Order: sequence, then structure tokens, then C-alpha cells
Amino acid sequence: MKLYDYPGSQNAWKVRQLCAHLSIKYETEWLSIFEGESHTDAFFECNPAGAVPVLQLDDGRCIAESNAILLYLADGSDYLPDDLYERAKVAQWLFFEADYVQSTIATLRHWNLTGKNERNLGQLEKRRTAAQGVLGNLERYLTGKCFLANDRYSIADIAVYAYTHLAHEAALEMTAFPAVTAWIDRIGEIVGDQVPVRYYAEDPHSKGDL
Ligand SMILES: N[C@@H](CCC(=O)N[C@@H](CS)C(=O)NCC(=O)O)C(=O)O
Repeated sequence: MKLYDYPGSQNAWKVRQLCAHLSIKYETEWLSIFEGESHTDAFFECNPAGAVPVLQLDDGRCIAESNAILLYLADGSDYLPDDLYERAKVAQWLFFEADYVQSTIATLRHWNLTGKNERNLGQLEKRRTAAQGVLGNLERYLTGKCFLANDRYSIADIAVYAYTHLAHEAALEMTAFPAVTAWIDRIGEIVGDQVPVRYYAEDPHSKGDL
């Protein structure tokens, strides 16, 4: 299998992390996304959205969207239940992440770490307010709970943790969210340091637009 990846992508980190948990071996092809390498005709065939991560199977077929890749790889493992209801609860959090976390915390972090706050001034406050709302919703849900779905660690926690544990890098204040912070610490213990977070700063092109 091959993973099309970009070092600073926390969406790709989710896949790297699950592969580490499951000892899945794969080849990596790094794409320079800020130089348009994910917007070629060939890559649009792999992912119509022109983004990483994309997992290419040995027979050439591709799966895009980080959370779809997690569902594919986790099938039959401890990270994704077989029971239909429990599986749907995991999917619920994967959709929550793709819808609410990526458009707020992940986007704000990207802008903040790559010096793009100024050029996005028109949207900044609205996104910050929305991000606080997402963290508030997580706080309400996680109060008294250890994990997101079915009382056990799963790909739901991996997906939501990927950007949420870096919310401070989006200049978001976390003191009002103690249950989220406790969950971040709990998931951080499980995740360990096998798959380190990598930063936009290592890419000289990351100040450009996508
Ligand atoms: N919803 C997608 C988001 C993927 C995404 O935004 N990938 C970024 C890197 S984190 C990317 O490749 N952007 C390049 C582009 O959109 O042109 C997922 O979960 O995989």
C-alpha cells in the first residue's frame, strides 16, 4: 500500500497513527501540496478533492478522505466495533470531525502557523467563535466520559484528537474546557510518541495558498 502524504497534515497523521497501532507497513509518497502536487490530473483521479491523505491499495485503487481511510484500515480490529450501532457511533464522531473540527480548529491552526491570519481577517472571528462552540460541545459530551464512542478507544478518538489536541496552536484558549483537556491527556497517553506531529515550518512553501 502507498500513502500519499504531506508532513504537516494532521489528517494524514490520523492514518499514520492507526497504521502504527496496527503495525501496517506501507510506502509513503510525499506531495508538496503548496506547490500544487495534489492538483495534477493524475492525482485528481485518486482524489477528486485534490488533497492528501490518499491511500492507494496494491491493486491501484485509491481511498481518499482521512476518516474513510481509517474506516477501511480499522475494519476487524479493536479500533472499530463490529456491532452496527456501535460502528455508527464511531462514524458519528468521524463525520463530526470532518464537518466541525476541520473547518474550525484545523483551519485556524493552518492560518495561525503559516502567517495567514491577516489575509483571512474577514473570516477569523467567525471561525474562532465556531471553534469555541465545537470545543464547548465536546466539553459537554466528554464531561464524565473517557472516550468518544462506546466507552472505549477507537478511530473516533484518533480522528478528533488529531487537530483538537493542537487547538492551542490555533490560538484557542483551553482553560474553559477541562473535560476536553483531560480527554486529550488520556488519548495522548495511548497514542504515545511513535508518530510525531510534523510542522508546516519544515516546508518553505507553506506560506502559499492552497
Ligand atoms: N476532509 C479531508 C481534508 C483533507 C485536507 O484538507 N488535506 C489537506 C492537508 S491536511 C490538503 O491536502 N490540502 C491540499 C488542497 O486542498 O489543495 C480529509 O479528512 O482527508
